[in-house]
Amino acid sequence: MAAYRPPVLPPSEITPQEIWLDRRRLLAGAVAAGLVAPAIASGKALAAPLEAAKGGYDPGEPLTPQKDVTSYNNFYEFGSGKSDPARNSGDFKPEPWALEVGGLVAKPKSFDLDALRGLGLEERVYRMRCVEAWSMVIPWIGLPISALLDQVEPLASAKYVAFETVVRPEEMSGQRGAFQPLDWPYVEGLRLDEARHPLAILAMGLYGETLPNQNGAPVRLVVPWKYGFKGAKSLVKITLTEKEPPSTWNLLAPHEYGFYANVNPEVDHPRWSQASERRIGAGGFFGSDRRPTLPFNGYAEEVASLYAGMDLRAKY
Ligand SMILES: Nc1nc2c(c(=O)[nH]1)N[C@H]1C(S)=C(S)[C@@H](COP(=O)(O)O)O[C@H]1N2
Ligand SMILES: [Mo]
Repeated sequence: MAAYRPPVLPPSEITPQEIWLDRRRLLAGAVAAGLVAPAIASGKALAAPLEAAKGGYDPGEPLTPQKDVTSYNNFYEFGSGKSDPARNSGDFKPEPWALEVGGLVAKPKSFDLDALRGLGLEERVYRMRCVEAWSMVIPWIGLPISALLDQVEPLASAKYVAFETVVRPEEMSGQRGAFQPLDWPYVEGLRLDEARHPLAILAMGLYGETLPNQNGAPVRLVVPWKYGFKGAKSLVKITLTEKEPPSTWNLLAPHEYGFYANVNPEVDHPRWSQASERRIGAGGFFGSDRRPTLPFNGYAEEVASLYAGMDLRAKY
């Protein structure tokens, strides 16, 4: 596969609506001056500044405003409405944390957050396309999944990577009560070569800050060429397996959600079209910014070779 060469654009050209690097410097200054520490200590503001090297990937499109990225979410552990996660996740405690990595590996290991950060955080701007036909452009901070896999040394028999997320009914209101739309834990999976692709990351921050609870604190999966539901939030376990792992939405409605879930404008969801998408935060919230959806969410040049010879209508 040809090495990906990202477009090189200065932030001034790609962030007309939010000069977020300036905001980030201001925030860092405020922390140094002790101005935001009380809020962080109270557990309410969990978005502390997070340093990362500049990663290469960037579609060169205007960023979705931070307020939309952090207030219009899917995270059923906190409720099924788009505004539920921001409203209901204040009591969730993403630190301390342990991410267990095991299964078919030579060196199973538990990672705390410092160990994960130590694997090399990078800032990368990705498009995110939800299966519900809206999209965002988000500046993530994360590490390539392959950096984590290198630490545990997958065995030759390992063919898939299974992801499992946290179960904490005492902190997650959507996991208690009479009606629960999903089975917990939320689970997802990738083929090992997909997980090792340099675009696939474990995100620990966005907009230069620690990941807010509603976006999947403290660590979540981001696979930009697949529908958003593959991006399992608040990961506690990663297991290398021989067989294709289960995935939550596929278990719930297999004819609507496949294992692969590659963004594909030619394969409609049974109940709606996937040919176009509404870009959140552009042209007004319910505005008319509707644009054609791109194969593999615009990352075809980088990832199409992973699926050479596969029938992408059958393997949706
Ligand atoms: N644990 C968990 N992860 C999850 C979900 C969820 O309900 N629970 N929703 C998924 C869906 S459908 C989408 S579109 C993305 C949304 O990520 P965002 O809220 O950061 O935009 O998270 C995904 N990850
Ligand atoms: Mo989604």
